[in-house]
Amino acid sequence: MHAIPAQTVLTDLSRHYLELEEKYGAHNYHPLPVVLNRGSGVHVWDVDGKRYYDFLSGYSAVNQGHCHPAIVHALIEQAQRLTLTSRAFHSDLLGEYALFITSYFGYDKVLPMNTGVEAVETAIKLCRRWGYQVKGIPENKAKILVCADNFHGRTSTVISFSTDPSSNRQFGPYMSGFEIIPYNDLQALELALQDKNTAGFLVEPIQGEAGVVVPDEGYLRKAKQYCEQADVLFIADEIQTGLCRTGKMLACDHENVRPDILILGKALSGGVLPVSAVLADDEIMLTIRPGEHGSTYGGNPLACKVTMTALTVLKEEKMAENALVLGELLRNELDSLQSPYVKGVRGKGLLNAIVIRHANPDAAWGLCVALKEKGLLAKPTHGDKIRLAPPLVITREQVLDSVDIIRDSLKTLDQ
Ligand code: IF1
Repeated sequence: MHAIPAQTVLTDLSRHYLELEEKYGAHNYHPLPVVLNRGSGVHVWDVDGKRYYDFLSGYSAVNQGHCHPAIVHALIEQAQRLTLTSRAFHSDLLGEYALFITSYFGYDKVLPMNTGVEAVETAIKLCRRWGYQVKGIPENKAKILVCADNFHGRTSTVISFSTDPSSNRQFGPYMSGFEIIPYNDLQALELALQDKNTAGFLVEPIQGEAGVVVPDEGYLRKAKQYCEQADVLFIADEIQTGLCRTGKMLACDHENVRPDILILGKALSGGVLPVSAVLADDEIMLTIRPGEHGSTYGGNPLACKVTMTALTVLKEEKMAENALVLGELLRNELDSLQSPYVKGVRGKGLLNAIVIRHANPDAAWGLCVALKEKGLLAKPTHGDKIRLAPPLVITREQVLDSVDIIRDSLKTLDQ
């Protein structure tokens, strides 16, 4: 674990909050030593009133910017009307929402859930059910292909096919029915698809947690073709890459790939409450019948109202276009720093990462502490990579200002 580097200046007030968390909260995270209490657009403020650029965006849940006024207004208005009916009864919003989101993404139906991993679990159940009822795979023999270095959430099933020991060590026994193949490897996929019991291929269009690993141009398109030829469902986990983050509405759009099952989450609500969704056509979606899947909060009126607004502002404010242009600017400016400590810059749209080159294995963490001191919040992923993913409402001036902060912070690695 990283100690809090000496250069961190913690006020008594911040220390007070950290100590409360340390004493009474589970230790399942290791956050940067900063205590936030306000957010607006690309900025967040700490309890001492210091302002930061947020370059993590709640792990891409606040693509629309913190506390987007229209989304918050929708939240407040609906919260004073009706928040939850459960699916035991109908509401006036679920049908309207289902029409809205299926038209928005071009699918027959939506199955509404709450967290991203619940949507991933739902997609797995739909894929298996389709495998048995439509493809004719013998019961309990369905296989789903996944990629090494994947991240799809933290339930016991989903960590069963993780290759990251910090995700699955000592959480066994594991769920069977998954085969791990290398990411960005069409030959491995083609070989694995020969197994007639294969029901689906679950893949991130860009691997976020692995450190923003962008596959070769054409990988997604070819993978979808191979799946079609093998009568296997192409399941895209767009929980982190979707909703304009990579410069298109969906990362799959860069290659005109239409997933058989589309999984969304995070920014679906603009970061105001957990909302996720699974979209698919009737042949897949109707294999689950009444009483066979669900959740207490799935499709609640509050989530429906908020999500329709969150999706509307993505288009109205042209956030995909902004992400495409300013992501290019950010990568070009980072490249031009020519810093000896930056081994690589990669990403698409405003989902980017820098790879740190330094003898000290804690250099990326130390850099994030230096960035924090200078007013920019980012977090390392897998040791030497730092994700740089600001809200999609960032302006050109703010990108250039952020690059200045990154340049100045990189110099602290000289010490
Ligand atoms: C943590 C990572 C990011 C996701 C993809 C499903 C989920 C996620 C592609 C599950 C969630 C979050 C989870 C959070 C940190 C963050 C994360 F570092 F864990 F991997 F973003 F890269 N598919 N990612 O990225 O969605 O159930 O969390 O709503 O668990 O530490 P969720």
